[in-house]
Formats: sequence, structure tokens, C-alpha cells
Amino acid sequence: MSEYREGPGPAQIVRPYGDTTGDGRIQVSFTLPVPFGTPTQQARAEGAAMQLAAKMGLEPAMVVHAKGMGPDYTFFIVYGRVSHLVDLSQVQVTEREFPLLSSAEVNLRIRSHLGRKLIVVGACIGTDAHTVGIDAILNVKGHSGEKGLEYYREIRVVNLGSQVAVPDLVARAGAEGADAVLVSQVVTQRDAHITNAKEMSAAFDAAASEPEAPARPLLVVGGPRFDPAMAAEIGVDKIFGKGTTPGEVASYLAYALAPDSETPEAA
Ligand code: B12
Repeated sequence: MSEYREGPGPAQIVRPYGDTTGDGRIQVSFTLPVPFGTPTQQARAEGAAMQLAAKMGLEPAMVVHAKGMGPDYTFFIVYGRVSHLVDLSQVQVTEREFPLLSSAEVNLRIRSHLGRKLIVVGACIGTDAHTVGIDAILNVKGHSGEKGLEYYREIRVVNLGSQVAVPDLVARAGAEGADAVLVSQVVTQRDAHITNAKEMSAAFDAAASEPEAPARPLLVVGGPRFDPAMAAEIGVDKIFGKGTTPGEVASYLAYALAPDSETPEAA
């Protein structure tokens, strides 16, 4: 393992860079339930923030921004130095397990493997009304310069929108003969995204265990604060996190549901 050193290059041990290379300076923001009204309250609030910064190992530290958030809360930005080192050799990255395909390749895979359109049912479940993410994946206009799944000739998309109850999602997926169910969860307060996703996967498992029920569809969950490594724990097949593009999702669907093709891939 190489040692920490100043300057550019492939060092394995690195420190944060604030004002100068390797100075260990970082910036953190947080909110405390303390008022920021009178000068005395402001001094106490900043003192509270400094105490937290010291306990977090920021030394020296400085409150560079403090702002009252309503009568009882204060938002802070603290700038300070940490002594911790980052060992890049210990960083674990989940590699994408499927190749990225063009839309033509995805269509060809589906056509030659399934011989019919691949059916995708999408929804934002629970009380979550944040539809921009799932729409970015499903709607033809897409995201990040990539067309959404509706654009794919061999994919039929049923977008149920927001605040869909899990029993309704299960029923609709069954009625549509869904090959894959795509669920979005953006609100994460009290881990609602995890609870809701687990409830959803359990409901699909239960439906699939009924006599003569069709196989459980592929379950795909997405949202900005999901950890993609949690799929097994949540009981789904795949999790996509922040910054996902429609092409990645289409490629995964082809990989998972139309894995082999006897015919050569389209250009
Ligand atoms: C727009 C927005 C809204 C809009 C939503 C409009 C709509 N039709 O979607 C409105 C104003 C309605 C709204 C309401 C609320 N919001 Co809001 N909202 C946002 C905001 C600003 C942007 C979200 C967004 O559209 N991002 C853009 C999309 C493209 O990104 P994305 O969602 O991450 O999706 C990408 C990936 O995650 C992934 N993905 C997402 N889903 C899926 C699904 C699948 C299957 C796959 C494969 C991939 C995938 O692919 C997408 C493309 O890359 C965020 C803050 C932020 N900057 O993120 C807050 C935010 C999400 N909202 C928040 C909150 C608290 C609320 C409210 C509770 C506020 C309130 N008190 O009323 C309500 C809740 C309403 C409800 N019932 O859900 C909080 C959530 C905090 C938390 N920890 O949960 C946030 C983070 C703001 C904050 N910092 O406080 N909100």
C-alpha cells in the first residue's frame, strides 16, 4: 500500500482538500433544535454547533454559516479539519453486472427471446407523490439525454403514477401480465422507502404463492437514497439509486428477462 503524499497522482491514501492539498478541511451542514433569535440565543446556538463539531473530530472548526429555521431550529455550515485518512484500497464498489445495450439491442433481445412485448408496470407507492424519478425512467422524453422505456418498441409501459397502494399495484401487475414491476420511493423519512419496498415485495411473494398463480414478476426498486446493495434484504431483484438513466434500466431488464439471443446483436 503506498503512503500518503502531496500532489497529484494515484495515491492510495488521501485526505480531504479544502484550501490546500491534503489539509484535511471539510464542510458539513446540519440542523439543531435550538433557537437563533436573540444575540444570546445565537451565541448559544453556535456554541452548540461547535460542541457537535468537536465531538465529530473537527479540530479546529468554525461556524461559517448559521440561519434560524423557524423559531426553534438553526441550520449550520461548519468548516473544519479532520485527521482521518481515506484508504482508497478499501473502497468497495458494486460493479454493474450487465452490459449497457443500445435501444436497438434491447429491442432485439426482447423480440428474439420473448417473442412478444416485455410488459413493465411502474408506480410510486405508499404516500409518496414524487413522480419525477419514475417518470424520468418510464416516459418517452426520458432523462440525461436518453429516451425512457416508453420509447422502446418492444416494451409496453403501464405507468400507474403516484400514491399507489400495494394491493392495487399487485392486482394491476397481475391483470397486465407484468414481466417487471418498477417501483419508486423518494421520501425516506423514518425509512419509509425501505418499509414500503419490503411490504411490496412481500405482497408479490404472497400473490405468487397462491395456487396456479403466475410467477412473481421481476421487482425493481429505485430512488435517490436507496443503497443498491440492499436488494436481497428488501426482497427485490434490483435496486437503482440516484442518477440512474433509462438505458441502464432497459439494459438490466433485457439482461434479467431476455438473457440469451440466438441472433446476432443489432448495431
Ligand atoms: C420536486 C420535489 C417535490 C415535488 C414532487 C413533484 C412530483 N410530481 O414528483 C412536490 C412539491 C410535490 C414535493 C412534495 C414533498 N416533498 Co419533495 N422534493 C422534490 C425535490 C425538490 C426534487 C425531487 C426530484 O424530482 N428529483 C429529480 C428526479 C429525476 O430524481 P430522483 O427522484 O432521484 O430519480 C432518479 C433516481 O433516484 C432514479 N429513480 C427514482 N425512482 C426510480 C424508480 C425506478 C424503478 C428506477 C429504476 C429508478 C428510479 O432514477 C431517477 C433518474 O435518475 C426533492 C429534493 C431534491 N433536490 O431531490 C424534494 C424532497 C424529495 N421532498 C421532500 C419532502 C419532505 C417533501 C414533502 C414531505 C414536503 C411537505 N412537507 O409537504 C412533500 C411530500 C409529498 C408526498 N406525499 O410525497 C424531501 C424528502 C426528505 C426525506 N428524507 O424523505 C426532499 C429530499 C427535500 C428535502 N431535502 O427536504 N416534493
